[in-house]
Parts: sequence; structure tokens; C-alpha cells
Amino acid sequence: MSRDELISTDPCTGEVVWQGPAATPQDVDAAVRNARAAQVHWESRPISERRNLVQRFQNKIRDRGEDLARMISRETGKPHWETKTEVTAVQSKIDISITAYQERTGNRQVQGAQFTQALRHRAHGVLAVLGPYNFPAHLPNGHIVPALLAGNAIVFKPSEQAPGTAEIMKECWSEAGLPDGCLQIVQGEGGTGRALAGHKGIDGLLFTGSSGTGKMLSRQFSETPGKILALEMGGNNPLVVWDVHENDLEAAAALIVQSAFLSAGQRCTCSRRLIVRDKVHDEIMHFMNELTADLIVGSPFDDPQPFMGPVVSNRAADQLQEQYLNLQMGGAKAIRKLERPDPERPFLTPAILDVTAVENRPDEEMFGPVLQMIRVNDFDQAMDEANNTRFGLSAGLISDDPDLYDRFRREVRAGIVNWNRPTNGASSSAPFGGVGDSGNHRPSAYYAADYCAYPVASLEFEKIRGEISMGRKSLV
Ligand code: UN1
Repeated sequence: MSRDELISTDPCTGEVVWQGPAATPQDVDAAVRNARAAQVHWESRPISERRNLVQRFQNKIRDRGEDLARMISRETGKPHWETKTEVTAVQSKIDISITAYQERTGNRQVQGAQFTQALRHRAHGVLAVLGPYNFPAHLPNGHIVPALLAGNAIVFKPSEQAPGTAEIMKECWSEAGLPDGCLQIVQGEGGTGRALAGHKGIDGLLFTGSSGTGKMLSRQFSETPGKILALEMGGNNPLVVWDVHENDLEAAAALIVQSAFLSAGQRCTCSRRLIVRDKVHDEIMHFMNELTADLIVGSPFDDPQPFMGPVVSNRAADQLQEQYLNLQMGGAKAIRKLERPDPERPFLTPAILDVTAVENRPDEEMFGPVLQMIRVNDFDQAMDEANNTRFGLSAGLISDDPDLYDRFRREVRAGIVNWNRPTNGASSSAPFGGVGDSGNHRPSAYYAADYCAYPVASLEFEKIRGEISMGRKSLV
């Protein structure tokens, strides 16, 4: 059977970065079967052996770090300084995952009135991982490492924009000695993802991506409630600016710029809506304008290094421009325009739109460098605006007042709440994930341990059988 070709291209130059066959449904089927065959043996190995292997993988990532960072930069357009930090995050996630696994699992006993039960952790079996393009190494790794530690086997479908990154990760696993079959990669686009998600042989799926795809998966998995489905999706994240000391205005503006535009706004945790108190509006906007005008947008290996690269593809840039135009048609006023100097390439300049007067603002994630600004004059209104979304990933408050933060933290609906820090750059050690249309789980290392292994209580059958045979106990 002929295979479609999968090609990833450099968003800055259009050059082909990686090219290879896309997996057919038959390939997906074979990958799931191989994973199933390998999993039983993998789970039977002592945890010390699985941990050592994961640590060898960590060493390989360190040795291949520069190759990996360069590949991520070429496939996604992210600046080289940033992809080097992604490689570091991959390594530190491994340490965190090992600690988390050891702390959260292990053999325990519970003593009931009638009998004692032993609790043992077991792997789920074969887990599918669907990865995103914005952190094509770090985020899938955050699912894969805890899952392998717990004795699962993985079938991983990377983002079609970053197949080369996944192949380097796979080589590192093979060189570390991961037994054949335990990690299968199926390359491809949506069709490959659908074949994997719908495959009867998987025991669950760990997804990072858009809420549209996540909802589709959710509908699909409603037919098989026994399978786990962990969803980490988007956000329409609010950042409220309330009281800022005049000496701190410039620092606050820098924090907001980072919060909105890091990774060209392509982090699920980037601030999308800046909710500003009238009283500080003019000063904050003055500094933000100055800072944003100075941001360097460029290619990953430029010298000096750019603050941000392009968005991932021309298609992504087209879509963002369209969302931006729709807001303008609805009455949004540009404080800084979204510009695309070369229509053939996806470089966009950071934009700030005043959407205060826009009625029925679309509650969509704008996955790029566009910040919507809303002016308010009292804090109740700020809270209403912050919660005026179906999403709930990350939220932030800039204020010197601890009591106000206390209220914000309690009333805002978001999985991650920040105080005087950006909404992005969430810690890898803390629970990470959202509520509402942002997700249903906490896919950080600590919480991953829960979905990668589950306790099985083994009843003391011998004792019960003995009691039944003597006719002294009934099971009800
Ligand atoms: C971000 O907030 O910039 O390990 C993404 C994790 C998180 C990802 C954070 N640190 O899952």
C-alpha cells in the first residue's frame, strides 16, 4: 500500500527539514500490537530497572541537546535560546517524574474492619500520546516519561509540524536501551491521529492540543468510559492589572509583554486578555507601547537573538490575521497593529487591540501574538471579565494588595493562578492544567503518576475462602 509523504518545513525559509512516510491505519494497528506485546514484559521489570533506563535517556538528551534544540528551532521557528531551555526542561522533567513516581506510588496496605487489603500500582497498558507543536519535545515527554516509568507502553503521534524532533527523541530512547516496542512513533496528520485515538487496543490517550480536537476526542471516548483520556487544551487567559506602584510600572509592563508574546504567543498559558483598571491604563499602555516597539522578531539563529520567531506556519498566520480582522470589524481599536511584513512568510509583529467596546467578543483562543485589552473601573467588573470565558487554564493578577489577591485566587476559574508574575512559564513541578474547556487533568509529572498507574486492591482470597467454606460468612 502506498504511503503519504509527511514533510516538515522551516517556517522561516520554507526549506524541507524532515521528510518521511506517514503511517497508514495498518501501521497504526501494527504499532499498537507491538506496544501491547512489549508492555507485559516491560511492566514486569523492577521499577529500579525502568528508572535506570529513563536516566540513561536523560543522559542521551543531554548529549544530543544541541541537535535537538536546533531541530525544534528549525521545525517551529522558535528562537535558539528558547529551544535550549526546552531541552533543559525535558531533562528536569525526568528528575521530577522519578521523584513523583516514587512519592505517589509504592505498595501500601489498608486495614479494614474485616480484612486487610494490599494496594499495588499497575500500569494502564498501552497509552497513546498526541503531541503539540509548541513544545514538541517537552510536553509529550511530560506524558511519556511518567507513563514508561509506571510500566506502560506508548504509541506516540507527534505534531505533523515537528516529526523530526520526535525522531531524535526516539533515537535517544533506543540508544538508552528501551526494549523494542515500548515506544512506537506513528508519524502523520489528522488521519493518523484519528486512527490511533479510535484504535480498540489502546487503554487511554494523553492529549495536548486545541480544544476543538480535545472535544472531538472527548465525544469519541464517551463510548468507552473505562479508558482514560487526559486533555490539556487551550485558554483565553486573563491578566488583571490593578494597582501598580509608580516605580514598578515599567517592570509590570515588561511582565505583561512576556506574558502575552513569549513564543510568539504560542503557549497555551500566554495572556490573551489584559483587563486594566482605568486608573493605571495610560501609564501601563505607555510602557507597553515602548517595550513592544523594541521587541525583535526574527529567525531562530539570528544574532542578536530575537525575542520571538514567526508563528508556526503560513496557515497559522492567515488564521490569526482573520481573527484579528473580525475583532476590528466588531469595533476593536488597534493600539499596536498586527503586521505581516512578508505575506509569504509567517512573521507577525506583536499586536495590542482595545476590545472594550466590542460586544459579544468571540471566546476563542487566538494562538499568536495578539493581546486583547479591556478597560474596567471596579474590581467586580474585573472579576466578571476574567471569568467571562468557557476556558480556564491560567489567570493572573498584578496588584500590591494581598487581600485582593486572596479574593482573586478564590473567585477566578482557572487551573493555574498567578500573582505578580506572567501567566505563562508555569512550573513543571506543580500541578499544571485547566478547568472548563481547557482540560480535565493535571498533566505535570506529579499528577501524571496518577493516570499512568492505578492501585489494585488484592483481596486476601485465601482467608475469605476459608471463612465461606466454614459457612460462617457471607459475602454480602
Ligand atoms: C508554560 O506555561 O509556558 O511542564 C508551559 C509543564 C509546564 C508547561 C508550561 N511547565 O507541563
